[in-house]
Amino acid sequence: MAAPRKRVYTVPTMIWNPEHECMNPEALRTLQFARLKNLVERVYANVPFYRAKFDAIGVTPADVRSLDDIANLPFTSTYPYGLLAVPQSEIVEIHMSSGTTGTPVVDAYTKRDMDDWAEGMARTISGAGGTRNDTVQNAYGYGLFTGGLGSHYGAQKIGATIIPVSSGNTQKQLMLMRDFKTTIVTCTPSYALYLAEQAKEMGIDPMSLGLKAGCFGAEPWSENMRKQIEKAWGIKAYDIYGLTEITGPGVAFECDGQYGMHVNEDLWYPEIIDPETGRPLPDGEKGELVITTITKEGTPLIRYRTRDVTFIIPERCGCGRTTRRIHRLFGRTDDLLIIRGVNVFPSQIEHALIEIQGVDPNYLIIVDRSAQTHLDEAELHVEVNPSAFSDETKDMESLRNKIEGVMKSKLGINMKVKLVEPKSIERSTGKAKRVIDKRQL
Ligand code: DLL
Repeated sequence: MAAPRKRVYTVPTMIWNPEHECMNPEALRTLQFARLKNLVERVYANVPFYRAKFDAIGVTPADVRSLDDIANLPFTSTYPYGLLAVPQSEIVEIHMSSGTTGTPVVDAYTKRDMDDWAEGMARTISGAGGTRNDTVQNAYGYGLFTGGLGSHYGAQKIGATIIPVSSGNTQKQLMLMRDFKTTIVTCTPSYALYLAEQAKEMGIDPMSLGLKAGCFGAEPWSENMRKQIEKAWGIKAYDIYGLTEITGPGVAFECDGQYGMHVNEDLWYPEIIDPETGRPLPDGEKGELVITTITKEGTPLIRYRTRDVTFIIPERCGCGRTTRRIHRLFGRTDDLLIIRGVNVFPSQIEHALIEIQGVDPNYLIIVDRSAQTHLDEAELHVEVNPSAFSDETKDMESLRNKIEGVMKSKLGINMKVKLVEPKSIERSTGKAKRVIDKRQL
C-alpha cells in the first residue's frame, strides 16, 4: 500500500483558513450537519422560545437527520429578547443595532463566538489581500455597531497593524493614511468616496496615499460605485456582508475574483427562500437570504430571515475556496432605509413624530445621494398640525429645529426638515408611500 501523501495546499496564502475555506464540499456538508444537530439540541434544551416553536409544529431535535431537514425547522423572523442559550456568566461582549426590522437587536457573544467573529473577519480581510504586513485603517464606527470592532478583531487576528480611528474626522483620516502608510481601509462605501473627494479638496491626490484595497459594506452599493472608488483611490474595492443578528461583518466577503461574496458556511449556514411562500429555492434563484448560526453559543439563530435579497452563485469560484458565494445584494424585502450606514425604518420616523406637539405623523422622506460628496442626504417633509400652523417665521423655524433635533437624537441621522401645510402630502387608500429613494444604487 502506498504511503499516505503529505497534504499540500496549492492555494495562495491569502486564503486565511484553507482547511475550512477550501474544504471538500461533501466534508463541509458533514461538518455543517454535525454543527446543525448540535445547535438544535442546544437551543431545544436551553431556549424556551425555540422549544415552544419546535413543539408547536411537532419537531424535535431527533427529527433532524440530514442537512436538508433544516427546511423542516421554523423560521425566526423577528429577533426576540431572551434568546440567551448559555448562562449570562458565559457572555463576554454584547452588540446592538437599531435592527433591520425596526426593533433593536441585541447580540450576545461567548468567548467562542468572539473567536468565530474574528475568524470571519480575518478571512474577509485576507480575501482583500490583507496580511500581517498591512496597515488597516478602520473607519467603521466603534461601539455598539458591529462594523468597527468586528473589523478590529479580524485585523488583529491576521496580525496586521490596526489604526482604530473609527468613523468621521475626515481630515485626520487622511493625515493618518499619509503618516502611517495605510494599505487597507475599512469603511462604508459612501464614506470611501467622500474621503477621496475631501482629499482632492485638500489638494491631496488619493492615489498618492498608496492604499491597495478596501473592505466596504454595511449599506447598499453598486458596481458603478465600486468603479468610482477603485478609480479615485487606485485600489481594489471589496464588498463585505454581515448583520448584527448574525454576529456582524464577516458573514460573507469577496475574494480577488470580485464576483459574489463567499459565505463562511462552516459557521453561518445560508439558504435562499421564496419570501412569499417560505419555500427553499435552489442555487441560482433569487430570493431572501436565510441564515442559521450553526456554531453560535450566546444568541443562536435558527433560519433567521435577513430580508436581504440575493442568490447563491451555482458555480464554484476559481480562487480555490469551495465555500458558496452570494451575489451582491439586490435590495431588501422590506422598506428598511440605510442612510449613511444607519438603519432607519419609516415607522421609526413616525413614532418619533407622534411625540412632537404641533405636527401630524404625515410625512414623506426623500433620500438622495449627493453628486458632490457621494453621501446620502435625507429630507423629511412633515405636515404641520392646523392648530400649530403660524405665519410667524420664528415659530415655524423653532418647530423645524426641534424635529431635526429629535431625528438626530432618536434615529441618529441628520435630516433636513421641511414643514409643509396641513393635508398637502398625498394620501393613499392602501399602503402609504412614505419614502422616495432617488439614489441610483
Ligand atoms: O451593517 C454589519 C456590517 C458592518 C457589514 C460592516 C459589513 C461591514 P447592521 O447594522 O445590523 O450590520 O446592518 C445589516 O445592512 O441586513 C443589509 O441589509 C445591509 N448590508 C450589510 N452589508 C451590506 C452589503 C452591519 N455589503 C444590514 N451590501 C444587512 C448591501 C449590506 N447591504
